[in-house]
Amino acid sequence: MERTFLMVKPDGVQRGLIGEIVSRFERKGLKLVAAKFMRITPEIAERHYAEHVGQPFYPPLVAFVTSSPVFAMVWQGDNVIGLTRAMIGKTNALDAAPGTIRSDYAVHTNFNLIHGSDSPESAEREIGIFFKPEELLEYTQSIGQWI
Ligand code: IDP
Repeated sequence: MERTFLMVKPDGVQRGLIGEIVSRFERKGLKLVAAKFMRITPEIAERHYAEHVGQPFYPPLVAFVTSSPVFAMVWQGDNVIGLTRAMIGKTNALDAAPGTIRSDYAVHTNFNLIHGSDSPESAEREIGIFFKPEELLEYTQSIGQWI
């Protein structure tokens, strides 16, 4: 059973797409185990996007993610990392497949609505940045046997 870190970025929150995005993962049959509506500090942004330090888009990216609230989440399920990356779509909305979140709602790469972990190692690291272990809830999803 895998876990992943997903985050509706400031553009998704401002555009009123939290519900639409969360609803896609719920309908897929994935399990929400943590969620937090929060403002990212520069320190959190720098930790989260550490791999992009030095890229030309890094300073505007940090300014953007700290500019307005985000909706941070942890989801769980078999192959949840690959499944949610597929549902999110490619980084550039032009390359994102039709039916993905970024293809359906995003226009520009720097306003691509949502972040999703890309590997088990990233997921563990990112969950640890945003959530304390006790904030990840354990519960039985009664429809789990049908998914
Ligand atoms: P991902 O979000 O699809 O995993 P990453 O390569 O991890 O993409 O990049 C993180 C974020 O940095 C992207 O979602 C996007 O917001 C921003 N970004 C990446 N590449 C560019 C770029 O070339 N121009 C502007 N923003 C970029």
